[in-house]
Amino acid sequence: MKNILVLGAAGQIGSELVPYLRKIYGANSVVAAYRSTPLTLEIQEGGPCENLDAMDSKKLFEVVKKHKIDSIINLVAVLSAKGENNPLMAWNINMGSLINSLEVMREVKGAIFTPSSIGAFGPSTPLDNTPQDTIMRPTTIYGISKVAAELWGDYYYLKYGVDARGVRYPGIISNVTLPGGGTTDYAVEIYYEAIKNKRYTCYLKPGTYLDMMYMPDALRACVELMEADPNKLVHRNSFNVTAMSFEPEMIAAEIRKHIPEFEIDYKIDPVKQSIADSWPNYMDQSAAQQEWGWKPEYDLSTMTVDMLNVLSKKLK
Ligand code: AKB
Repeated sequence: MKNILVLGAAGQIGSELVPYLRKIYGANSVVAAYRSTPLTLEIQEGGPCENLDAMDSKKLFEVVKKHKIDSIINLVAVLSAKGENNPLMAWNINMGSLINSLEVMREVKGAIFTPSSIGAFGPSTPLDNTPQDTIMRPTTIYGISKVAAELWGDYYYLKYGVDARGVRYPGIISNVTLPGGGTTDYAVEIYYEAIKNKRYTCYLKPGTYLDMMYMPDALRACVELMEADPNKLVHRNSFNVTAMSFEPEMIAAEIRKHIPEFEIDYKIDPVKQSIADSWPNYMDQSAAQQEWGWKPEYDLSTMTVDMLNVLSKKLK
């Protein structure tokens, strides 16, 4: 990647990916595109920014030409829980931004990273040690759009040579921008509430195992995959990647090591619970390990230390 356009730069991943990419590729080589949510000050002041609706293909083409973009990171997405409130809107946004990005990269013969998700799996997928290649019949509109996006990525690669790559991210835990509308968001909220109120009411029930990853690993996975030797890639869209798998009691116990009075209780959200129940307990990520050397650095314990440390300063 040389000149990169990040779509959805104000979101949970974008707000940290843009500064990370600017450190690696140079401040002027990474354009942050946002629609309505404002960018962080760090991003605004750190390099080029464009107010751009990814659904507007004409403007997207103009921005790509203006900045001589060769790679798009398309982070625009309506997440799993929110998508269920308005499935058609979620489908149109998730697919519209993708197709526009693929089309413009076809034109300039560029590359595109589109995150897929554990949400691409469904209740008939093996939940334990979920294979890279397996049954994918998700029951959310988010999941359906992610499976479709994986297939579109492969299609544009095979038909037009667009260098489309992606990973299936698990729940991502971070401390700069809150996620919004996801099923795994509890694993972020719990740290904020632990610092603020020393208690958290969880919307998923005890025993709900899900794959998770700390943001620094998620950022590294994106860059390492995009820089991987294409000759070694058997899969492209998309690789299972994970760093840890836990259920709510386990994250609470880990927080209690640092905040002994921390308490968790439960008020189950039936929609989010049924989504979580349809997703893997833990994925097999051997394809990512073998094809591009993927290896996570953070586990539940090291992530918890860092999250509590950062948030106790931020929320002071
Ligand atoms: C969600 O919960 O919808 C997302 C995801 C796992 O893709 N965080």
